[in-house]
Amino acid sequence: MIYERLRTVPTADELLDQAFRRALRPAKAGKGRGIVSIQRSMVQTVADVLSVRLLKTVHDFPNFDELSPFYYELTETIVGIERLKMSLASVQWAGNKVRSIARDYQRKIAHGDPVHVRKQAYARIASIVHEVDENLRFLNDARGKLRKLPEISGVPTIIVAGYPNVGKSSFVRRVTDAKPEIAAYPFTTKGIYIGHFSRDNLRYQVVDTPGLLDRPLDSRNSIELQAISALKHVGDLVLLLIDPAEHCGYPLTAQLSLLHEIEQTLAIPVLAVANKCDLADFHGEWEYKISTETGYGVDDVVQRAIEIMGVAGREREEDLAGARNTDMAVLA
Ligand SMILES: Nc1nc2c(ncn2[C@@H]2O[C@H](COP(=O)(O)OP(=O)(O)OP(=O)(O)O)[C@@H](O)[C@H]2O)c(=O)[nH]1
Ligand SMILES: [Mg+2]
Repeated sequence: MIYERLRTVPTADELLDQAFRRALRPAKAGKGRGIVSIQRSMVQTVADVLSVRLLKTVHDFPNFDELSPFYYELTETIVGIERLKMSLASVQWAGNKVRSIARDYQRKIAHGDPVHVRKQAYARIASIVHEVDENLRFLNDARGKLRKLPEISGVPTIIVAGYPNVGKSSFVRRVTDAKPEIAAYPFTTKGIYIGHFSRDNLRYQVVDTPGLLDRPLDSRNSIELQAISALKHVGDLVLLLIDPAEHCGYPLTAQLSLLHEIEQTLAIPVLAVANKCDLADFHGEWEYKISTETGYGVDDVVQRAIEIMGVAGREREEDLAGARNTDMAVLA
């Protein structure tokens, strides 16, 4: 995952401590050298250590404009891209500024009391680094949040939605192999569950998003809404489970209106599937009915999902080939 490699961003004081400590080495090693030369190399060492670490911090972050839409939207939601760019620009400025101060003082040291002038250089450099302390802290905080983002990419992906207790997790468990991976979402307490299965030597991904696509959207805060909207970039199909027996505790009408909302909002194909058909009070005419308990109908639904994703995938490729950037039509 793109943010996994981000290193801890040090604070201004941590950076300065490290730089000043390193500069004691030339000071100690310099016995026998002239005082001007020693003071110069102290300033140079401080500037080198600081500028390298500041600029490394900047280069650790990806170019946001090249992020996939999924990560772009989540980054925007979680930390804000404009603020990130501003902080990175400030840190870069500080890295360069420290270098140019060091350059100035190389000359000045020869024209005054070398120790005194070196201390002046230290003070100026320290004040530059302190100036960007807030940005460094912001970046470290952002790093902490971004590193937790789940890895979901690549293979065709089914997103499982539906009211609580309709059988989403049972579905994911039934169709995917082994235990699903669980990735933390920084804005929910529940995490997201990702399982895989293979058909005809192709791999597919099934994502269970407890707490995200299981209630009316108008009850959502803006962070949740943006998180939901980011899902459209990673999902090729929403499989919306309905529990017509209302065994889940939610009325069928509410479940159908969630179906409608998701069709409107995500602009990717939605496949509605009635679950728990083994129950006595299961009712209604459904194109797809299954029981994740007995396994009835599950295979047909998986097959249908794969077909829809195949069509959607081809349409998407054609879209890209035509360099059009339109949202995909709802196939429902
Ligand atoms: N009879 C019957 N019960 C089912 C079926 N599918 C799920 N259940 C039961 O419904 C309950 C909820 O199933 P889950 O898979 O946990 O539902 P969920 O949608 O993941 O629920 P949340 O994670 O809370 O949103 C469990 O008690 C399941 O055993 C089914 O096909 N038939
Ligand atoms: Mg669940």
